Amino acid sequence: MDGKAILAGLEKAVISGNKNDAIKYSKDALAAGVKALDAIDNGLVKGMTIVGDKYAKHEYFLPQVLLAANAMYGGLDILLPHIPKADAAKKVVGVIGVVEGDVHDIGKNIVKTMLTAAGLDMHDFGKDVPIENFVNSVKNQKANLIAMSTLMTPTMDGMKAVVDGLIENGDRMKVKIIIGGAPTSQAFADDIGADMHAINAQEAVKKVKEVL
Ligand code: B12
Repeated sequence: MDGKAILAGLEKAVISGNKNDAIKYSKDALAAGVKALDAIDNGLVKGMTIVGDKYAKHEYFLPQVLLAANAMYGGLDILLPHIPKADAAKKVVGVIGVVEGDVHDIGKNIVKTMLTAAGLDMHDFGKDVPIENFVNSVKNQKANLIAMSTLMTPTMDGMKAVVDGLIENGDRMKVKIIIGGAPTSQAFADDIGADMHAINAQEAVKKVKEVL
């Protein structure tokens, strides 16, 4: 099977919520020499984008989205360990999480893996993370970077609360803050006083490398 067919198989596996196929095509991708990142972006994520569109159009409902997410994770479990790791030039400690009230963690996990592969020492706070965990991360984890994700509009305010909390406890200038997730933007980052926004994991790595 050629690379193109494998990517199409990955995309379809997510759309149809078929975890076994997602695992199978992920293994096929690696065996065929398809790069892990290519398989993620042009296979799994492509499928999830279509699932998102179908959900928005009420063609899909939550159970189908959950199955798609489950299939996506089946593939990611195989592919993420194969993202090549850079040698850590300078030890940068980062914390990453999905802000309070939001449980969408697929994108955050991709960003975490890419930043880890880029040589950062990433601490994963998981999803639905209380504001104070981020605010205290400069003291508790010695973080140089805080990365926050949200996919929902109502939870975006949590990002501002983190920045405000860091200003209040005197740690704001000691840490760089990057945000991401569909409803966020560079304009929103500027607005709340974060340092950067990135639209995807690759851009996140590029921007973080520029500042740290
Ligand atoms: C999968 C999914 C789910 C799954 C999540 C499974 C999981 N473990 O994550 C489940 C079924 C659980 C779910 C639940 C809900 N969902 Co939902 N879900 C989605 C869906 C279809 C896809 C999201 C996804 O995983 N995309 C794939 C990943 C790879 O992309 P990504 O997350 O965008 O990440 C990339 C970038 O954004 C960026 N990025 C992400 N994070 C970060 C962080 C940093 C620091 C940086 C730099 C970059 C970055 O890089 C990533 C990789 O390149 C979206 C629709 C969509 N089009 O996005 C809706 C969507 C996000 N969900 C939505 C909603 C409303 C809900 C629910 C409230 C539904 C309900 N009624 O219960 C609940 C939320 C419960 C809660 N409290 O969180 C809405 C949000 C609307 C809004 N703007 O507020 C959306 C947009 C659907 C819609 N059109 O209405 N959902």
